[in-house]
Amino acid sequence: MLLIRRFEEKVNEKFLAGDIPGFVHLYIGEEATAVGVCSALTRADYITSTHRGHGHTIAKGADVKRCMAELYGRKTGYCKGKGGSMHIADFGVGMLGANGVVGGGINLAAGAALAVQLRKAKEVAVCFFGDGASNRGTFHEGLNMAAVWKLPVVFVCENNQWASTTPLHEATAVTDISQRATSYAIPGVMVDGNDVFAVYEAAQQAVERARQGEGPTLLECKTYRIKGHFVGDPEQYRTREEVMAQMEERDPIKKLLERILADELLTEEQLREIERKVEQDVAEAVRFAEESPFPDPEEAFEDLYVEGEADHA
Ligand SMILES: Cc1ncc(C[n+]2csc(CCOP(=O)(O)OP(=O)(O)O)c2C)c(N)n1
Repeated sequence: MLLIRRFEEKVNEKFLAGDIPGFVHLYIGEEATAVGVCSALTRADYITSTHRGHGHTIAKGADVKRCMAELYGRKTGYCKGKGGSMHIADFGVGMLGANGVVGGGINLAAGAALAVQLRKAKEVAVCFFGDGASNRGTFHEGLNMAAVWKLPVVFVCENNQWASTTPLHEATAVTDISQRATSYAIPGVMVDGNDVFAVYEAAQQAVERARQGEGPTLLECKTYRIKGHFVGDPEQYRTREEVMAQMEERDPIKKLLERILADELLTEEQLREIERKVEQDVAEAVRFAEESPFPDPEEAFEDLYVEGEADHA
């Protein structure tokens, strides 16, 4: 969680300094959801992500150096610098891609789960998406089909209360997205998305259900987006007080630290060591990205098609 937080704080700084091109959406404040869910997965399981995808990618085990290089548009990045923040992917750890199309990952995850089912394999696919995405047709089509076919997929709605500038209540008929599971006869589970332990436990149950062939679950994680919708967002749609209150009362990292110290899970020295290691990893990632070359312009035409014979059997 701390690695995601520090990685993104650095990305914020470097984007504002003009070092990172494109468009960046930060995940700060929502780290417990990605980490809780991905901790319940194996490396071979699949995830699909959103336009706010750095946290999911890092939580699934991707290398922060290659993540940073991708954001910087460098050749050493996961997509050879051609994807950037909203298209980062690492097939090596089952991360099938961030997605600039809101709700676009829902059916990609259902597709990955269908492939698993056809191969009679045991992997599970997890789709992360926002409360705004749950109002798109893809959500309803994807959940219905996954439920009918009992696909091994977990739909994780990160309800951060805002869809760009629109508050949940203005565009969504229900307050709890998990209620929508009833329409597809699948379990709908709601957890505090800022409590990494609660997310992990709920995710583990949903993943196990999917792995046993019992079909999908809709897991709603209630959380909050601390930063603007994108870096540079003037945030005229909400007050500073609202954000500060959330940070003070519900910051997932603060909550985790309190629990660690209260239950004596780690010592203060061990925590300081983690902080040092994280700072070092992020600094190395920036150095790696800044020292990496940009792709040549001709490379824009590479990797557009899958090479090889089509199998029509
Ligand atoms: C199909 C589609 N419609 C609209 C947009 C523009 N858009 C980008 S992010 C966003 C809001 C998404 O809200 P939510 O799904 O709750 O995710 P969050 O940003 O809160 O993480 C919108 C409408 C888009 N990228 N894709």
